[in-house]
Amino acid sequence: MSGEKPPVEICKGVNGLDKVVLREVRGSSAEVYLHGGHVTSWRNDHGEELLFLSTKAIFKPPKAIRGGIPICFPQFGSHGNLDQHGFARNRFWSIDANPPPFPTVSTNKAFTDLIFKPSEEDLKIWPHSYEFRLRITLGPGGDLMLTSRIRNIDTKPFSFTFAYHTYLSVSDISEVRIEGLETLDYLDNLKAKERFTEQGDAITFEAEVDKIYLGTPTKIAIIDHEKKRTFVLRKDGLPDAVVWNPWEKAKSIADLGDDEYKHMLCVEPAAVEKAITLKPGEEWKGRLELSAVPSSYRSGQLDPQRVLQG
Ligand code: TA6
Repeated sequence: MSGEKPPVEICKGVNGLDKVVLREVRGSSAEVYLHGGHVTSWRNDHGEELLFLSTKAIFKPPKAIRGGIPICFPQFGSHGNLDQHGFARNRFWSIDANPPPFPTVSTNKAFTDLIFKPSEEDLKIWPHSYEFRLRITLGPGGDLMLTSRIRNIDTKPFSFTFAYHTYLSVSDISEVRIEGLETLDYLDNLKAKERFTEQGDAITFEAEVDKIYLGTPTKIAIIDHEKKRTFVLRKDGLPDAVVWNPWEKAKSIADLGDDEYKHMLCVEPAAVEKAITLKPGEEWKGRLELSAVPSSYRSGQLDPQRVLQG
């Protein structure tokens, strides 16, 4: 037998919690905790971590893990009566041994299918029956893909809001720029969700930011000048994009180091402004695809094909 590690391995993570490790032959990897259906790590083929995970992250269910990609469902933020960001990130998910097929057949080997179904307790706080399936895939070039499929198996329609609360790892927040959101309208969480229009050329950071950009393009670029790295984020089914950095407020977040805000940036594909409504039997699909490429990327060059070709 060769010493090569398998593309999918189920093992124990922090505090003995179950996790799935995905590996791609060229060396990239990802880790997913069943607690929260939560991606906590995504590494490129040099072993560099691309997601931010707090050094103070607490791996004790039902507490959500600080960093990685928490799933916000069935409510984003405080946009409803549930606790902040809903409860999917606080629950144990299961491996879905027999997921319904996807329309396109993929040759990727490094993927895992998870499922989350509400418990009796969950139904008391949000009385709707559904199956939430999440496929996490590591592509041959090290791209990370998350596909959520939420099916209404109830007898009545229901509505929800959603986000992939993606924490990207950045060298220094002051050296980061986002392209693709300039001139868009946003709701400012720091100003009672009031609506504004973005004025600047590109989004840069010098203080706390907590904005929900509306009607965003399917591709957004996050450029880390110091690391000379560009994250290309593609999304589908998720019209909004939340941008968050707590800055000094990090001091008041118990599971985030005081200075860690300098090394994180949340860019979160989301459906917030208009809730998704599913009739009985209907399914919604929301997809996030992340790639990290060297920054030969220049301002205005938003075509990710060109980004990928350098
Ligand atoms: O996505 C941004 C946000 O909603 C912020 O308002 C901020 O509070 C953040 O999420 C973190 O929320 P959490 O519940 O994980 O502390």
